[in-house]
Amino acid sequence: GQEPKRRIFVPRFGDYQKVYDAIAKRLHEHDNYDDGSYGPVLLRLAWHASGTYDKLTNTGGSNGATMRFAPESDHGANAGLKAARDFLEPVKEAFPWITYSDLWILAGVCSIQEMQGPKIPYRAGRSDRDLSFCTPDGRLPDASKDGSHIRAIFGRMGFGDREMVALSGAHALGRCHTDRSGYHGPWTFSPTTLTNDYFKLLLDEKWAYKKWNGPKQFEDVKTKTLMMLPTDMELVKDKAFRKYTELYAKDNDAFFKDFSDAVVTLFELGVPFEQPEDLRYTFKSSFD
Ligand code: DDH
Repeated sequence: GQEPKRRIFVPRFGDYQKVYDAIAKRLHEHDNYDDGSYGPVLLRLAWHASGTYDKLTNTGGSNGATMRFAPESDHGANAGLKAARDFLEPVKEAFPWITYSDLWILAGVCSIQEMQGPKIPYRAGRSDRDLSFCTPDGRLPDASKDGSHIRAIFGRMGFGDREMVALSGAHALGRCHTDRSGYHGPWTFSPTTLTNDYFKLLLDEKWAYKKWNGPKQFEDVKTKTLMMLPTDMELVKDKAFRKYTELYAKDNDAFFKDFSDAVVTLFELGVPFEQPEDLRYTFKSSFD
């Protein structure tokens, strides 16, 4: 009677790179979605999974992937993110050993890098948790509010002004959808490429209230094709925020560095990692 040999599969860097490559391949194959990429909505999924973190109670964050379940999936801020979760389902089937929570964050990393953004070093080790870990509604930012709200929401996660402005540069990507948030339009002319254009446009364009029946938002006076949310406009109105908006508008390298650092922090909030910080994985992009 010999015991059958059992092997536990311990995924390593190369295994995560294979998952990265599978997401990147799907991203480039499905270029008929929205402005030509699932990248922005995948990044938004990773951000909304992470941005529920509360440092005081150490609850929320990307560990758990609780947005799979109601009530969190039905929170107003998460409208439309089912498209991102569904997009990743075939990847989960091909690599069943990865948790949804690690997969969603890896997809965020992949999206940033495949949309020509900076490298985002990654750690694995999140576990999926049940619906009892869903966070209460209201932890994500409300676009109709002002600077004190931005500071309250991001301060609760542990961020300072500089990181808040750097993270907001993600709005170079994607668009608002009237059937999701109620707002309408993209922030930049290249919504599937990460650049510092969001900051340049905030400072250089003339912005006026859009005349429509929808929620209060801004449009550029010149072309009336771009938009800004009330919270976006705070980054030029508020002096302390504006300092960083000006820095990032002038210096794309400074933006990329601060954005990468802040996103790494965001994606790791509240996760009890075993993988040490100095051994994060940096994935090869499809165009490296
Ligand atoms: Fe955002 N965001 N976001 N955002 N966001 C929306 C879309 C996208 C706010 C509100 C909205 C971040 C910060 C804020 C992305 C990434 C990030 C939409 C439109 C609203 C509204 C949703 C829709 O209708 O589909 C507010 C308010 C804030 C704030 O800081 C106060 C941050 C920090 C990130 C990040 O990734 C680090 C991306 C990408 C999108 C585009 C999604 C898409 O489908 O396209």
